[in-house]
Amino acid sequence: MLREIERKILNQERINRDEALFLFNSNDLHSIGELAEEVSKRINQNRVYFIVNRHINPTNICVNRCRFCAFSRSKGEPNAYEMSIEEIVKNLKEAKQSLGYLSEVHIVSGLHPDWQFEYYLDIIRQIKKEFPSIAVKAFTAVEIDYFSRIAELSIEKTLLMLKEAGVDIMPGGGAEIFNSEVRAKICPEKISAERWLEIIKTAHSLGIKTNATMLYGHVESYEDRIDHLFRLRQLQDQTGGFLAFIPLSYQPENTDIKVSYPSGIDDLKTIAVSRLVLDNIPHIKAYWIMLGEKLAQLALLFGADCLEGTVIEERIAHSAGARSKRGNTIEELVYLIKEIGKIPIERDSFYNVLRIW
Ligand code: V47
Repeated sequence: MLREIERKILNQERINRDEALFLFNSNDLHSIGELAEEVSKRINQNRVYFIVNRHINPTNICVNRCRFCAFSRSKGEPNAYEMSIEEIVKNLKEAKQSLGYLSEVHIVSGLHPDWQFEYYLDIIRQIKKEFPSIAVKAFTAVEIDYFSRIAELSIEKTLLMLKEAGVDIMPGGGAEIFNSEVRAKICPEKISAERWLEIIKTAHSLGIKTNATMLYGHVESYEDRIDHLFRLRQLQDQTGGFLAFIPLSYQPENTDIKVSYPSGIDDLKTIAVSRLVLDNIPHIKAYWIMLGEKLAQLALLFGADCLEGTVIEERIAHSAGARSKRGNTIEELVYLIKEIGKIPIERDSFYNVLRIW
């Protein structure tokens, strides 16, 4: 079957579910990687993107206690925290000072039982007021659903208010694995796949670009991963609103799902198959925070074309035992990319080129 898959990829034809399953079951990592690299080069030439950004998680207090999440806390639990807007602004000022400038802030929060939608809007408004040139990538579909319920607004109105406050683009979190039986095991309180896809579709219809993620390496099967990828491919055919896809390698420490970390082979294969299936999503991120710097570098030869960014202070993966640093310098990201013979491209949130390093 590999020959037929190769033929299809080289002729720019789509692979089907059975072929994707064949690739996941194959041990021929070199051939799969080579094909993914072929597609990556067709779309992004020899470029690898990164952004100068900072991640901020305003609170870890969350009414959804997903079983894979080591970051969330219930109100009153030890290590539960809440950030004031002043603290968030201070964090951004410090990041700007240490890096020289900042292109983007990535904001993902817990679903706080007491905070009003207005508080989340104020966070965005204040950031835009203090730092008008920093793009805001904020709030997953899961948070949008929560805001719409606490504020009793439609999804459309909720999104429009966030856009008006200054949200430029949305991150891809909360997708996990779309299969409902897997969701019932790993995140029973979280919105359904159908709701996640509906909210993202609405965002795209309002001109808000988003990313998409897939959390893999816990209790799901290869078939579940394929189902996830094909549902994303189908939505992208309709909207064209996804900028990047980020496979999230499961970090098991301090969580309720005790399995081993995904292997390096599984990480690289998942990146490569994602590149091959999602022929309509322009960018595949090797999220170095979860892969580790060294494997993320290799993933850039297996279909990935983006390293996310400097991040500065990662909390979600590190609560669950991520072995990478919490943040990186521009120089280190540039070094990782140059070492594999590709061109480091510093980008803005929409993948416009800011600087070729
Ligand atoms: O939605 C939670 C995941 C996500 C664990 O869009 C875990 O540019 C692994 O979505 N092991 C948040 N993953 C991170 C995220 C993200 C990161 C970087 C860039 C972008 C982007 C998005 O982290 C959550 C959840 O799926 N997560 N716990 C864990 N133990």
